[in-house]
Amino acid sequence: MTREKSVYFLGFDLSTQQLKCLVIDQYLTLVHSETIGFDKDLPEYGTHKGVYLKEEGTIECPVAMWIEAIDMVFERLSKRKNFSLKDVKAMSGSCQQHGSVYWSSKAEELLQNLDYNRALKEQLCPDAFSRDVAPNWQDHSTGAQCDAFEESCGGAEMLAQITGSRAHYRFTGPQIMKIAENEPETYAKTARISLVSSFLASLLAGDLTPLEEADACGMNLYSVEDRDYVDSLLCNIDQNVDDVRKKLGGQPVSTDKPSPVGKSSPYFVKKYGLNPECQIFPFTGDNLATICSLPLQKNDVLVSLGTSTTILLVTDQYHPSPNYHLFIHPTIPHHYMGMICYCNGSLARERIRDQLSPSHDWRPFNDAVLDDSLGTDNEIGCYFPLGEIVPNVPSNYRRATFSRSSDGKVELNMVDSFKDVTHDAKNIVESQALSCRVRISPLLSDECIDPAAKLDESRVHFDCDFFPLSEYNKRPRRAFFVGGASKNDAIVDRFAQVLGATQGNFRLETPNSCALGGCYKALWSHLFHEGSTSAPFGEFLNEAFNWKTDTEALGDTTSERWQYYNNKIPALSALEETLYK
Ligand code: ADP
Ligand code: XUL
Repeated sequence: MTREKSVYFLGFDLSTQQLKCLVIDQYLTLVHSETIGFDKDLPEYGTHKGVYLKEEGTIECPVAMWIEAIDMVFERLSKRKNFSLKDVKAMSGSCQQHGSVYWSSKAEELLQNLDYNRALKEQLCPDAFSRDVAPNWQDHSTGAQCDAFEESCGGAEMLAQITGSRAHYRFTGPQIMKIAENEPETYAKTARISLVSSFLASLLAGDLTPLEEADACGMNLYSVEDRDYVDSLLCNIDQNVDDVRKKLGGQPVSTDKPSPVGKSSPYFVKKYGLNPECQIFPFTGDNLATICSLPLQKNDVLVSLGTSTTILLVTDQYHPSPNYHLFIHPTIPHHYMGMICYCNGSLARERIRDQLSPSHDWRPFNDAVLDDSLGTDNEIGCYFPLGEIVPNVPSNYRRATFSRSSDGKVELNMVDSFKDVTHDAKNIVESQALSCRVRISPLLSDECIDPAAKLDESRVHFDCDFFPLSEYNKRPRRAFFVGGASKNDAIVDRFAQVLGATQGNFRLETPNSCALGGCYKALWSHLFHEGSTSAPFGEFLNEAFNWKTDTEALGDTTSERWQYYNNKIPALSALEETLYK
């Protein structure tokens, strides 16, 4: 097969601690990766892990540092011999979510008239900005503003219903409200507010670009169903809602169809040799870019077993909850990305591992997890050494044995401990996975209902849901496992059995997922925009993805194994109830 001349696509990732840029070719082959570590490469800013920790929970990042990092990354990219920036067709990327950058009224003119003989920072800082720091997603200084947001629309559940999330400290709406309240002069001098994603796209385009719609869902300001800002929420920032809309740059750019927000700024063309026709497609948030790094389609689930457990899934069901997040999908029209974050993941498992093996060996833990002869069928446990988000309860441990009567009622018998710690090993993994299953189910389409499952109309309560047990008879299509604990066969095996994916379980390494998602978004958007593909993003990536080299297929679940866990769902519901008391 003769290969066409290589062309390239850049994917950026502006995260908390670094700016990364990946280069791929049209075959999705990784050609180069460049990283600027903020603390290491730009020590003069004095950041600690990329941020400034200030009083009362305020956490911010210096915008000038990000700007210098952009020049640095292009300086390095322009020196590479294995590809030329002239052959880059398009770029996109991913940025830390929720952060906001405050531009002055001079920004537009300064961005449009950059002199390539001078550094970006020298020309933009401080004049292009009304504020030299951007709030970081780890900031937790906006408690009062979060209360105001929830009160302004009738509570947490209502805010989640409208915007896809309840109020969170880090979300941009409460952050802007805090700045409008505490720094009224700064707010008044602000002509435009970007998310970190639209800030980076603006630098590269040499113009102020609009916000991207999927990332805009991380603000507590945007209605996911109406696809517009909500005036009653904007009012929390300023009564003059037209001015707030103007500051936000008007309507965010729609995710329905890929269209460029600009071409590479003459600054980067003249200084580093970027192609003047290189298109810039909207940048998005890092979690949203992560789902673009994998061929995830409707009803597929990504299970990240890191320090904490995070579930990302693709759905067409808008079923919001105050305990998780729904965002508009960045590349698949009429779909959403669900994001469920648990605090108690690996660390809670490690505590039990260490009771079984003081030398921190996972083997005794794993043997217990896989031992179906232990006799744990009527046991259920919740293991929350840290306060938990889902369910939203303080730190606690609860263990119980249970029985279920013929009318579906669960009888719990609380116990202080099980027969021995091997039971805890098995029960913690099962109940963590089961918790994921019951939160995922309402987000799956009806086509996921297992035809062999029993119809059981007895009702169970989880978070704000009070569904018949049959609601939990849905099985995801495919499950992808990533993160530190995904290396553990026993843990992954049990998660796979409990979740019950019908079309395969896969393990992957994802060291560059956010930047890679940016590369794939740039590649597909370019081809789609040029008319070279009409395939929707999910199908395109499914086809182009290097399945053999990039994934490891894991064993499938049987319907019997999956159904075995149905019996434990009402018991988990009853046990969680006890945590609220
Ligand atoms: P982070 O979430 O901080 O990015 P990782 O994805 O690397 O980190 O996950 C770290 C966690 O992975 C650790 O807390 C550790 O308990 C867990 N982990 C690593 N290897 C194993 C293993 N073989 N079995 C179970 N857990 C593991
Ligand atoms: C998501 C969130 C973090 C940041 C990390 O809501 O706050 O994952 O996006 O960069």
